[in-house]
Amino acid sequence: MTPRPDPADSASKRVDTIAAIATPPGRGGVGIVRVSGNNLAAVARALCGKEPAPRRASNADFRAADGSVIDSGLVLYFKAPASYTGEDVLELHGHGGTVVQRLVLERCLELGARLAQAGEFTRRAYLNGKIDLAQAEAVIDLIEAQTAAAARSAVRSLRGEFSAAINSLLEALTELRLLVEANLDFPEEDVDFLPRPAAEGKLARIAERLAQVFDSAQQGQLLHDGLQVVIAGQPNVGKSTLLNALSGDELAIVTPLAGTTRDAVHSTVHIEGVPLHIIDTAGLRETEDAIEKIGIERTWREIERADVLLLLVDARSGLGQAEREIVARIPERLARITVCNKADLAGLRPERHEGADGVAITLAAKTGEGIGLLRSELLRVAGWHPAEGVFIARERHLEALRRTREHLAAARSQIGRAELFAEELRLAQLALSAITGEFSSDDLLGEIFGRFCIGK
Ligand SMILES: Nc1nc2c(ncn2[C@@H]2O[C@H](COP(=O)(O)OP(=O)(O)OP(=O)(O)O)[C@@H](O)[C@H]2O)c(=O)[nH]1
Ligand SMILES: [Mg+2]
Repeated sequence: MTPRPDPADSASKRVDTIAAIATPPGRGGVGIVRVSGNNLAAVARALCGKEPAPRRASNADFRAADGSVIDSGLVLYFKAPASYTGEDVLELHGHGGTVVQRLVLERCLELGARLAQAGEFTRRAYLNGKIDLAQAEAVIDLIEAQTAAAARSAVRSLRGEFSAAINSLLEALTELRLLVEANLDFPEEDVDFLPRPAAEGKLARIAERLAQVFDSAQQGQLLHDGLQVVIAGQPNVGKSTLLNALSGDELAIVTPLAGTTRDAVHSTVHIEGVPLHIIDTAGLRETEDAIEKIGIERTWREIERADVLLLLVDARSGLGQAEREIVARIPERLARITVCNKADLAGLRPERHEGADGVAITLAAKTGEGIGLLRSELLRVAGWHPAEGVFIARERHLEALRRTREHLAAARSQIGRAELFAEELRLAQLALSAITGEFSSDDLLGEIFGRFCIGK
C-alpha cells in the first residue's frame, strides 16, 4: 500500500504530456482531442499559432509542421492546477471525422505528447488530488450508466457525496483516536480524556452512521452490478416464455416441444433502475441427446454462478419430485423463488404465496398476468428499497465498509484495554480510507483506471 502522493509534490514534478481523441470513434459534429501535461503553452503556440487565454474559448487553425491547416475549430486552454487533471490541459474541438481527428492527434504526438492510456486523464486527476478514488470510479460509472437511476447516483458519487460521508466518518474516528491516544500518552494525568461511557457513546454513534452509509452503498452497488437471475426447471414449463415476458422481447425461441432451449440465453432487464441479468436455460431432465446434455451441463454452471434462482414449475402439477431433486443440488446461498407458471391453464389467479418452500409466485408468462408480482419479488430478494440519496458503489466499497464494521465491533469488545482499543480504531480508519484511496496499491489503480475509455 502506498499513500497518494502529496499534490504539491507532483505539480512540480516533470510529467510527460499525454494526448488522446476524447470523443467516440466515428463521424460526429465535433471531435475533441485532449492534451494534458506540464507547460502546454509551447504546444498551443506551435499548433494554433498563439497561446490561448486560459478558460476562454477561441477560434484557431490547427496547423501541421509545414504550416498547412489540418482543421479549424475551437481551442480551450486550462492552466494548471485549474483543470480536470490538475496539469495544463488543451482541448482542441475540431470536426468529428476519423481522419481529421487522427491528423490533429498525430500533430500533438509530433509536438512531444505520447498516446494516453485508458483512464490516464482521470488517473492524473486522482494523483494530483483533484478527485478521490471513489469519485474517479464514479466517472466511469456515469459514462456507463444504463438507467437514469444509475446515472443520478453516479453523479452523486462524482460530486463527492459518498466521499463526504466517508470523510465525516473518518473525522469522527480521528477524534476518538485522539482521545484514546491522549489517555495512553499521559497516563499520569488525573484527567480521563475518554471515560468509558463517552467512548461507548461515541463508538455507537459511529457504528450507526456506518450502518447508514453501508445501506446506501449497498443500494448503489445493486444499481452498479445488479443481480444474476437464472431461470431453471423441467423442459416445457415456460422458461423461455418467462424470459421473453420479463425482457419484453422475443429473445428466446418458444415452442410446444420439450427440449427447445439448448444454449443459455442472456438478457439484462432493468427494474426500477436495478439491472437484472436474466439467463434462460435448457430444461433439466435425463436425456440421451448429446446436444441437450451439454445444454443441461451449462444450466448447472449458470445456477452455480447465480444470485437468484427462479425455479419454474407448471402450476397444474406444482413442485414435484423432479423439482425437489433440483433444489437438493443447488448451492445453499442461492436465493430461490418458485414460479408456478401457466396459471391460465390451471385456472388460478396470480398471487404471491409464502410457505414451507419459501416464496412462490403464481403467474402466466404467456399472457403476462402476475409478471408484476415477480418483478416486485425480485427487487425484494435483491434487498432493493427505493431511497433518496443513493450513491453508486461497488463491491470494493462494500468490502471496505464490512472490514471497518468488523474493526469497530472488535474495538467495542476491547473498550477497557486502551491499547487494543486504539489499534482497532486505527485499523477501522485504514479500512475505511481505502474507499477514497488515501492508501491504495498500484494494482488496484491499474484495475480501476484500466476499465476507462481512452481520452477520459
Ligand atoms: N397457456 C400458457 N402456455 C404457456 C405459458 N407459458 C409458456 N407456455 C407455452 O408452453 C410451451 C413451452 O414454452 P417454453 O417457453 O418454450 O418452455 P421452456 O421451459 O423454455 O421449454 P424448454 O426450452 O424446452 O426447456 C409453449 O408452447 C408456450 O407457449 C403460460 O403461461 N400459459
Ligand atoms: Mg426454453
